[in-house]
Amino acid sequence: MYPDLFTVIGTPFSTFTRTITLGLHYKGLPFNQIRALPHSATADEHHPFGYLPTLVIETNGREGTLKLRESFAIARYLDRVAPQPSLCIRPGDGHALIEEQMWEFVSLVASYGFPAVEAGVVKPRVALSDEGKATDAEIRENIKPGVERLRRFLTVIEEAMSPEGYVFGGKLSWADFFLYPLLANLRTIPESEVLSKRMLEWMESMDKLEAVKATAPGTLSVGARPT
Ligand SMILES: N[C@@H](CCC(=O)N[C@@H](CS)C(=O)NCC(=O)O)C(=O)O
Repeated sequence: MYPDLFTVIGTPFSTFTRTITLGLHYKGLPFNQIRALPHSATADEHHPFGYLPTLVIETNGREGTLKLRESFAIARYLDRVAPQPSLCIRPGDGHALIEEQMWEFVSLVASYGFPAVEAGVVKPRVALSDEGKATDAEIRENIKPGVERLRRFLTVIEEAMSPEGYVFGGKLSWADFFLYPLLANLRTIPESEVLSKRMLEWMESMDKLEAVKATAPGTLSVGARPT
């Protein structure tokens, strides 16, 4: 039995927040979402460093109300309280030999993918385009080092994926839900030209998921800006 009420603190624009709402949707867990930007008063009230997301859990009298921060902790919690459908893997799912390879992949994406995709390429490209002063050639020059880091990240991550299907072959997992929000944003800008056939096919299979469709509004992937 899982708690009565979940509230996600975080704007849909936030990629880490989307990872968690993807998981909630996929598992059929109802939740409220309070749109908040990082370091806003609401984010600061819920996360010690003002980051997103926080999951507020109201446990119907058992543990009372608590705030769970940090996406890995929230993902693990959701799998424990709602084990089916599982978002974890087992040996034999795709190329996996041990369960922890999924968390290894997740950590690679969160630690190196977020800076490589968002900070190095997507955010500066969108900011400069929105500003409307620089030409496309100037923007490309500005983010050139970021694009090189992005290429390296994508090469590493693709090597860590099964050759077809989801990250771990036929088994959808948190690995897919951590990677997807980043690449869905990347796909909206010209630098998406670095995405390989394998990555584009993976994204197309992800696009078909109801959880992906339900969490698209408010994201860069549909042209939104942070609110
Ligand atoms: N370690 C955090 C990272 C979350 C994170 O970086 N969230 C972004 C929004 S997608 C954020 O709040 N960034 C604020 C900042 O970089 O100052 C987690 O796993 O939840």
